[in-house]
Amino acid sequence: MSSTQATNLPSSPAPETGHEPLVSVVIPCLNEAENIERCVALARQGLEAGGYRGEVIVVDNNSEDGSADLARNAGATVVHERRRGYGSAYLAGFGTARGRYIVMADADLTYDFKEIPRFVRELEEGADFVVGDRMDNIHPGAMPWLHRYVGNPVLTSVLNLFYRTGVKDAHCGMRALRRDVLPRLDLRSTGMEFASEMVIRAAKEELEIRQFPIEYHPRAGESKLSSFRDGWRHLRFLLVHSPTHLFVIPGAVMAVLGTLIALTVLLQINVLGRAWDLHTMVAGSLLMIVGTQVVALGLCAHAYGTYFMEDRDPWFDKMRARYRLEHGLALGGVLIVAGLAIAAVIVGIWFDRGFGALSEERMALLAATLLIVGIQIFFSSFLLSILGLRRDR
Ligand SMILES: Nc1nc2c(ncn2[C@@H]2O[C@H](COP(=O)(O)OP(=O)(O)OP(=O)(O)O)[C@@H](O)[C@H]2O)c(=O)[nH]1
Ligand SMILES: [Mg+2]
Repeated sequence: MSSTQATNLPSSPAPETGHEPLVSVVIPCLNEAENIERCVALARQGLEAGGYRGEVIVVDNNSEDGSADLARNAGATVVHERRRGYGSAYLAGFGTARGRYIVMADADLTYDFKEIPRFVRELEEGADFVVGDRMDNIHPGAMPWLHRYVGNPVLTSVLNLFYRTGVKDAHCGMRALRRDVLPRLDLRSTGMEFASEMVIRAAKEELEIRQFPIEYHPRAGESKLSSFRDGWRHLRFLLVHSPTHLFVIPGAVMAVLGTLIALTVLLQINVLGRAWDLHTMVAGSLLMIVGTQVVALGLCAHAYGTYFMEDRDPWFDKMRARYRLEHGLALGGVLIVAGLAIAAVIVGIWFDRGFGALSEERMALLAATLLIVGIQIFFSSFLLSILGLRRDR
């Protein structure tokens, strides 16, 4: 079979010729000489077992152990991708694939290629995206303790908390999808976080996602996964694509907590058997100011996502339908006026005392906090409005 050169991302789908295979098996490969020939042979057997016209594409990133030649000799189409990374490899492979359906699997013999017909059947029966679920069928030695009980469950739980995908094993490397959903998925990640991106984008596009249990075998050859670096890349991806969880919720919690603390001090409410004073008020003010700032950053991040990255967020869409620039300006203005009014009262007290000693620290802190928060809201509202100036939706 042939060998092609992929140069840059993202890859556009291969043109139709009328003789397309039904199924493209795409395998990313980095120094897998120990396994790659067998993987290609097993993938071809999997295609034959299902009776599919198919192709096997191996995407190589300049492996130094001859993997590319071994794959080609075993009957695969070898794609060379310059940019390193699991995601880069898949993007290049997807750009070359011609099948109506794409099946993805690692080049390390951890997945059963004989499952190919099962994945394809789900697609033929209406699924857009199919993900294996390894978690109940992990063979001894196949997954380190840290990944089995910490990395995978924690990252999958965070992913589902933020994005509600319902996918049980979000990092499973054996998957399948219809090739025609790729433009909607608009995938861009270059590293291992590509696995999370696919699941999140599929859920956001409301694709029909199906999953079923598969076996996970011990790997032959050296793992390319770096637990902490790749775990962090997944987590970073989850955070930066959800301004609600990264900014809005933590910011709102801080602002509300700060307000409650300030009220406790100002109203001299007895908590835990004692009243709280100035130091507590400083903490309350700090949380109110920082919380407001973080919420404002979150709203700007949402606006950027919506207007410049074609992101859709139902909560943000509802907010922007309900509130306009003038609402933000009015809220900021009210807080500024309230802050100024309290400051005026303090000056009045000072005046009454003949400009003598003053001890209105709590009130002064409240006035300063209201002014800072009001000014933040006032100008952040303008920034949000600027971000939306070129909007077309
Ligand atoms: N082309 C290419 N393939 C890669 C790259 N990094 C990893 N791969 C391949 O992607 C697949 C997944 O990598 P693995 O090392 O198996 O990572 P993993 O499956 O998360 O971890 P294990 O459980 O240890 O297998 C393998 O087939 C690798 O050869 C890369 O930079 N370029
Ligand atoms: Mg693997």
